[in-house]
Amino acid sequence: RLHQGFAIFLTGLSGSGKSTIANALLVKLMEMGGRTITLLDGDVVRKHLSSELNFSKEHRDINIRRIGFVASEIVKNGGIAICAPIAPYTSVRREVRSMVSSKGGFIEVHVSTPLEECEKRDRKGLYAKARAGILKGFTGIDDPYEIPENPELRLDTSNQTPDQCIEQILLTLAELGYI
Ligand code: GGZ
Repeated sequence: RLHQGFAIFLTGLSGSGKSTIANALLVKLMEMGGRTITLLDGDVVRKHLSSELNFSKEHRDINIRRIGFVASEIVKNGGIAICAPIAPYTSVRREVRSMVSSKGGFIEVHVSTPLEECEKRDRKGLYAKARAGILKGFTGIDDPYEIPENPELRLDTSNQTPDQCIEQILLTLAELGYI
């Protein structure tokens, strides 16, 4: 049985919960069976696909285009791609949407956890470094994050669990006929 491929594109601040949601979603979709699922997490892509890139706007845009291209190839071949970069710029998010949508399904999920909460978590200590001026150009501190205007879904992990987030993603995918 052949399925239409689709991509789930999670965008949000560092520490917003993108990776947690992406990993839990991966497990859930794998349990459902029968499909090939590929996770393109921000820091993994940075390590293996974009290691020469920095965090300037130009390089972030290149990074997101690469993720978009890989996702579009996966979707073209009927697979599921879960992408979880910060992706702070609207224009390149729009490029990715059109690149992937021409091959299959696409949903943009804004992980909208407030900066205050992300900074409170500060799991990697990066916000502290950014506030201290040791880390320059950090998203949300001294670098922009353009809020998505029309995402298919907004999820704030400060007031719901990963399981609740995943339920909403699955519902959206089902409503669109992707699963
Ligand atoms: C934002 C940065 C920066 C700067 C290093 N700004 O929480 P993390 O650590 O694991 O996730 C962040 C990751 C962001 O990489 P992305 O490829 O997702 O970003 S983008 O979509 O903008 O290309 C963070 C770490 O890299 N990190 N420096 N200056 N995040």
